[in-house]
Amino acid sequence: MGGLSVRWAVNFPGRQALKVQASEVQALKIIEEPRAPNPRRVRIFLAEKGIAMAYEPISLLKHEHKSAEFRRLNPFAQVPTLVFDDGSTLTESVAICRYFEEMQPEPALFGTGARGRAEVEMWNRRVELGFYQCVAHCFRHTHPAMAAMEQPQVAQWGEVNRGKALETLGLIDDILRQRPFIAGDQLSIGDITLLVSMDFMKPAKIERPAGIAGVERWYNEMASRPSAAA
Ligand SMILES: N[C@@H](CCC(=O)N[C@@H](CS)C(=O)NCC(=O)O)C(=O)O
Repeated sequence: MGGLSVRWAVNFPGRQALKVQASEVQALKIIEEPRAPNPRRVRIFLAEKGIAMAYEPISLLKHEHKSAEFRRLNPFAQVPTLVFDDGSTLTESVAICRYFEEMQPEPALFGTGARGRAEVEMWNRRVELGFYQCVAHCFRHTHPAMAAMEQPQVAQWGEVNRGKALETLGLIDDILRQRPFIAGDQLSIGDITLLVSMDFMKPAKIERPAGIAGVERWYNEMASRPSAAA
C-alpha cells in the first residue's frame, strides 16, 4: 500500500489532533483513494470538525484494494477504511463519520435533538440512496475506465440511473429553495454527501440541468467552504 500523508496540516493550519481518553483505542489512519467520492466525504467531514488525520492512499484503478493485504483489513475491499492503533478497522463512510461525531460532538454534523438528528438521518439517506447511488451507478455502468471494476457493466442500467439522479435532484432543488442546508438551518453530513455527489456528476458525465436555482445557490456556498478542498 502507499505511504502515509497528513495533508491537513498544510491545508487547515488550525487543525488539531483528536483528543481521546487514555482508555480509548485511537484512530491511526484512513486508507483511501484520494480521487474517490466516499473517502472525500470523510475528509470533508473531518475538515469541518477540524480533526487532523493521517491518510494512506491506495489506487483503485491499479486494483490495490483487491490485494490480500487490504482484504484482511476490509473484506469488502472498499475505501475509506479507518484503521485503529490495535489493528482493528471501521468501514462505511457514514459509520466512520459517526465515530468521529461521538468522539468530538462539536460542531454537530448529525443534527441535534431527537427531531434534528432524525431529520439529518432522513436527508442523508435520501441523498445517498436516491441521488449519490444513481450518480455512482451511472458512472460505473457507462464509463470505460470502470469496465474492469464493474462487472457486468450494463450501459442501459447506467442510463436509467442518469434519469433517476436528475429526478431526485429536482426534488432536492425544491428543498434548497426554501432553506440554507438540506436538513434545515445547519450544515450536516447530508450536505457533505450532496456536495460529493454533485461533483461526482462530472466524471459520470451527467449534465447539470438548467433551472435548479436552489441547488446552484447552495452549491456555490458549499464549494467555497475551505473543507470543499479536502
Ligand atoms: N458504502 C460504502 C461505499 C464505499 C465505496 O463504494 N467506495 C468505493 C470508492 S468511492 C470503492 O472502494 N470502490 C471499490 C470497488 O468498487 O471495487 C461507504 O459509504 O463507505
